[in-house]
Amino acid sequence: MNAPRLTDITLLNGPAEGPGYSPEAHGAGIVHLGVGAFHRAHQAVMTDDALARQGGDWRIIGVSLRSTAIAKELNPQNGLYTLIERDENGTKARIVGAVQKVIAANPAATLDALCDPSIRVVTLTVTEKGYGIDRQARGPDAAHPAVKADLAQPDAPAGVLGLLTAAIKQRRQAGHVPFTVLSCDNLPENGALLRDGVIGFAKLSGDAELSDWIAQNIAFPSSMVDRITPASTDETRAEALRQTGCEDQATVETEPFIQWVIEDHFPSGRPQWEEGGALFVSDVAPYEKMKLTMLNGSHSMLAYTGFLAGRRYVRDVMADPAIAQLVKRHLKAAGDLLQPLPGIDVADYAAALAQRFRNPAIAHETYQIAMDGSQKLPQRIFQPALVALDTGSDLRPFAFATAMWMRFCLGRLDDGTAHDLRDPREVEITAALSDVPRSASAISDAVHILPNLIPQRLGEDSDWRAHIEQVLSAALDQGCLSAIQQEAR
Ligand code: CS2
Repeated sequence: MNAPRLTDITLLNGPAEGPGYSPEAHGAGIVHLGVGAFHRAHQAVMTDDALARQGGDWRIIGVSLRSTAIAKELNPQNGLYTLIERDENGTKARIVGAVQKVIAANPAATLDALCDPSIRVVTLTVTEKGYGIDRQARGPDAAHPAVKADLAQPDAPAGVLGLLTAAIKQRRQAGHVPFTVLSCDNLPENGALLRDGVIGFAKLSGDAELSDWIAQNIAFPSSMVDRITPASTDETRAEALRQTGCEDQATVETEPFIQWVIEDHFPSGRPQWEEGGALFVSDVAPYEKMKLTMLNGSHSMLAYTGFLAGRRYVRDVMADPAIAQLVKRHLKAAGDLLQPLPGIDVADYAAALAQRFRNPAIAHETYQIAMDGSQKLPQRIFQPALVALDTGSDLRPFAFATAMWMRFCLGRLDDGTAHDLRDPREVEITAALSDVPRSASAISDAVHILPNLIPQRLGEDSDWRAHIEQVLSAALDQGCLSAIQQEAR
């Protein structure tokens, strides 16, 4: 007999725990933009804990800005899905009831949801490239397709900045309470950055008065989020079936670890996310810096290195003694650059990260982490490299990571197998590298002159350039495996 679809918790027939509350008894108070696997393994779970223990009308209306797949997965299940947590000690599953419904690829319905007076918080995980913000100019990137389209038609927006600005405007006109906007992407000072983007968008669209009003009245707290969550696979769905006795097309698998550090500035209220373990602080920046440069920085380094070495999953990369050694080196170098953070021992944090990367039960693809390098490396690798430069600290680990990313950008493994870069700047990067001679200096020069990418001060540093060229030429002449071995010696 076919298993029933997970549409109701009364159908559960397996070890998975149900939500400790009746989801339909609670209204929605949050719109979340970017309802992918990470959101379902992170913010939705802490919201589920808050609903179970403190109640309130805080369910989530999930929005997928472009893809319709997740609506087909979640809506027939009334928003229910199985969260699978696993590591070497075993597997645990629970049903999350926090998501009320999903709106997919429907800008008009998204704007309506954002304008509903019951919505008090808008959370976002749209990835680094999704915002349409020029991070150096700290304002809207007028060349970003969604920003361009929304500036031409600010009353019918479809992108992040356009939707938020239009919703804020309509709510203000209707006299509704302003919502708080909470970015949950891996960007430094994500709240302040998004604030600059929205304020700048209102101004660029010709409404300077609205722009000033947003600056005065809308809160954009920053937050640091952490939970390693790979894309779901058939294996994830098979595990969900074992755990629930139901077919679940929206299940996600993740590690047991979860962390959310949030700047506590929610004038219109918020769920009691503390119930799920969230930490509320007055300044998120030091936590963000630690996580971005240690976890995400070493993740990117091991992703390029591992992918080029033919390792599919992070756990396989960590089983390679040479790369594991380089991960340890990278974590130490990044950790040494941080200001002390009360209550946190950086060496312990580094050891815990390496342990999490080794998690044998999680199949996290190096190729998944390798995507969008142009959007990730600035805060993960170049920012700490600049600090290392300024303090006379070791630049080498950051230069090694950069060289491996450049090697990845050539789009071919040592055996000639081609891969896509999967980067919003792929066309530009590939074009810049297509005619250059296959020499380390020519490749490094071509990447260094790309605008808004590697900071000029780094590019002007002879040690930085020499390290990169040395690693790259070893990779080109002797192969990536040999370059990695030499580096780890
Ligand atoms: C990863 C992150 O894909 C990536 O770039 O580095 O998604 C990482 O798994 C999360 O930030 C962990 O919290």
